[in-house]
Amino acid sequence: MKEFYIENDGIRLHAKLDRPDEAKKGPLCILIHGFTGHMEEDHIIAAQKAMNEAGVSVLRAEMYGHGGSDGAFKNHTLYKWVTNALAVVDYAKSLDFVTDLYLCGHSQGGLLTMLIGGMRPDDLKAILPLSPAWMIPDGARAGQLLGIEFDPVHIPETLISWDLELSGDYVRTAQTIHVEDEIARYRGPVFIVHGEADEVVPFALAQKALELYENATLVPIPEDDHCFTKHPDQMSDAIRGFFRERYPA
Ligand code: FER
Repeated sequence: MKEFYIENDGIRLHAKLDRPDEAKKGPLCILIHGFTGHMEEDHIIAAQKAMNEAGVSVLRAEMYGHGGSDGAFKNHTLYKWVTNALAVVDYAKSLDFVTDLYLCGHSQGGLLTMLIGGMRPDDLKAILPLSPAWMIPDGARAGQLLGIEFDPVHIPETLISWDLELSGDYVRTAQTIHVEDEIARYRGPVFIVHGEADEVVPFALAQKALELYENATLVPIPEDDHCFTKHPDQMSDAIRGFFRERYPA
């Protein structure tokens, strides 16, 4: 494992690279956590290990205001995360051992994965949104986020919920994002994994994404929650299987 920072316009993004075989060229998957998350969460590590076991290198990166990266949580926005993720894609593309590039993210990182898929379709062999929270922009427009309600036309300076403080700019920028446009722009394979009993992002959203994407697969995890705490093995089996099929040993 190599630990370092990826520079993005003066912001340092904390990253870790795990390679199954340092001597060989091969595929790499970027892996991104969710809202309030970080790269050492159980479900992120489980996904990383599954990818490594399938012979895929994994670049875990933490976005603005999260984990060991620069920026305050309060000031993070989806725009900042998009800019960060594009810089991580550029970094990954510059690595000379990388053959094929993939992007995987959980929840808000899954939404990010869907957005970057639409922006970088030529660079990503497939995208893997895990429990993607792609209702956030609609929620921002409707005045419903984090389980609280606010006036979507006169956005408060800060939102306070889940013991967290979040700038109104999070909402202002989220309101301008239209995920369906980016769904339409990505025609490559999309591998969605989602718990059927997700209490944070309804499972129905994964079914809707499955219908909208031209080339998507959905692996439902029965009874499982947002972070796959009931059946982490089923989530990681799905991911390992996806990559083993593409890169038979
Ligand atoms: C919300 C629901 C879910 C929200 C964010 C999330 C900002 C993200 C969850 C995650 O990334 O795990 O209303 O508002």
